[in-house]
Amino acid sequence: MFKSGFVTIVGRPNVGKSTLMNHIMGEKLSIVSNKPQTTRNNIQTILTTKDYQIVFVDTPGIHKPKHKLGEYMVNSAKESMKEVDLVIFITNPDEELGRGDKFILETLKNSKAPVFLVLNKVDETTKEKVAMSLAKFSQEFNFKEIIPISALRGKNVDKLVELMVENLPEGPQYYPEDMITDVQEKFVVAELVREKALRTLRDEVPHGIAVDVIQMKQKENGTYHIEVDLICEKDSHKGIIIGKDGQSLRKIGESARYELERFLDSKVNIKIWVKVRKEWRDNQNLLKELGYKKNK
Ligand SMILES: Nc1nc2c(ncn2[C@@H]2O[C@H](COP(=O)(O)OP(=O)(O)OP(=O)(O)O)[C@@H](O)[C@H]2O)c(=O)[nH]1
Ligand SMILES: [Mg+2]
Repeated sequence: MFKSGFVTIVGRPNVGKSTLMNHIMGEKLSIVSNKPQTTRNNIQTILTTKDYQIVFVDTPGIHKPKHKLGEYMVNSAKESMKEVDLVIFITNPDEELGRGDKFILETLKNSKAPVFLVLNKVDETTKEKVAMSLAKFSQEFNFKEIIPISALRGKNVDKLVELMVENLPEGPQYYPEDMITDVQEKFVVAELVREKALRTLRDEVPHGIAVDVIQMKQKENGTYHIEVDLICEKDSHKGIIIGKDGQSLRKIGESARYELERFLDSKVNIKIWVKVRKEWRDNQNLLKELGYKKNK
């Protein structure tokens, strides 16, 4: 019996949703950083074996939105819970059950699909805290399974996938077996550059960044020529992004090139243009242009 289904991964920002999906896929398809609100779109990846096909949906962290981009992100995450076969709710073990998680638990009550609770980052906490979290959460919701894991170290992740498969219905292979994601190459390129900006910059600057790929060409010798606009919200941010003697921008460019060469398996030349688009996160037209469109 072949099993298949859609599995969405939801939770607060920064709990490790993208790390988990990447670990299961064995490939970095969704960017990761230690800053909250890294993921901005729903990203589908597809894991196919001879026995099953799981379509994962990595979603933006659910938070209280402060601008239109935030609203788009939270809506994307909520939408993902409709018409899926399984919901993976990730959180990190702590004694307290905070407001963010309480809000998500409320949303989950409308879910028709079974919900797993995944307590992630057990590598940086104690058994006692895991046990306490487990007790608190199970009072609030009837979870189909509760699994403590470390997405970073891969601890218990195989077990989690096994339980997912057990809970999936018999079904068809939705996608060809060699398809691993629904996102375009250009999207991954933009995201990888944004990841390097997120990792290089501090404070409020990285949250106001968007990346637009304006050119991507492969020469006959195989080298890619990539040009991107790195969009920020303020003139002062532009200065910070470029940095003293262009140091910061150079660092972003170099780390992006390194990772893009691995992703594209070719040599890469990259040019980054820093542009200011005031308040783009609240500008519906700019959001659309930058690919933050309403979900299908
Ligand atoms: N110690 C530890 N760190 C982890 C683990 N999983 C993820 N992280 C770290 O937590 C941070 C956030 O990880 P992400 O995967 O980007 O989290 P996310 O839930 O996708 O975050 P958003 O996209 O912002 O909602 C990164 O610095 C990861 O390296 C884990 O199991 N253990
Ligand atoms: Mg993420």
